[in-house]
Amino acid sequence: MESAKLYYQDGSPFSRLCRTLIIDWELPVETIELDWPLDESIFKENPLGQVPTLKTIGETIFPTSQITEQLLAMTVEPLAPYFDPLADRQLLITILSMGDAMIASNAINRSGLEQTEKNTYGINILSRNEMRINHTLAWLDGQSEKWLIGDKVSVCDYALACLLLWSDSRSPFNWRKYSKITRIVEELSYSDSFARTVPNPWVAQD
Ligand SMILES: N[C@@H](CCC(=O)N[C@@H](CS)C(=O)NCC(=O)O)C(=O)O
Repeated sequence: MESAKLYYQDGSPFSRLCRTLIIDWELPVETIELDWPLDESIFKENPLGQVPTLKTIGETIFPTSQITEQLLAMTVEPLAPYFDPLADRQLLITILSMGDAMIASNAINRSGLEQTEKNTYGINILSRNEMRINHTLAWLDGQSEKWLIGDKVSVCDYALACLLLWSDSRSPFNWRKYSKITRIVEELSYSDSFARTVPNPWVAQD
């Protein structure tokens, strides 16, 4: 039978989350790397034109939160990282939404965009994203125990680690001022699935 396929891009933290889950949940999913920038043909698979995108028999699944639930449905026994979509969905989607803000700010900065008109929007989007990121991290740090959810490592810990490690390689900021989060992310960074999915250094595009 044809296996499910995950389309991913090397630097993408959302893709890395799915790739680490595929490794640690021992799933029969083929991972297919796409070059950066993504070719327009990705829009045929995913109308948002983004990775990760998961193709299973008869279904194409995105965005990342939905893919994590599909991957969980493919597991045959509970394995770390643990995931209870009903209980954990708000936390996971909040972390992934923080990731959207991180990616958006990085894209604005790397695109060399600068303000050329008077700002009539009422907020500075880069500083608002920075606030979003810092408030989310402080909120997560404040409620975490051994892991973000009690004493069991969860998909939420993996998502957070993928995003913060991505920031080190693409758009550094001082997340290590949050001590509980730092302990969680550093512990995960030494694990086998994280070691096998380390992104290559960023290559500037002309
Ligand atoms: N909210 C999306 C975010 C996915 C995303 O931002 N993917 C980036 C790579 S990290 C991408 O495909 N960018 C290509 C583009 O936007 O053209 C999700 O949860 O899957």
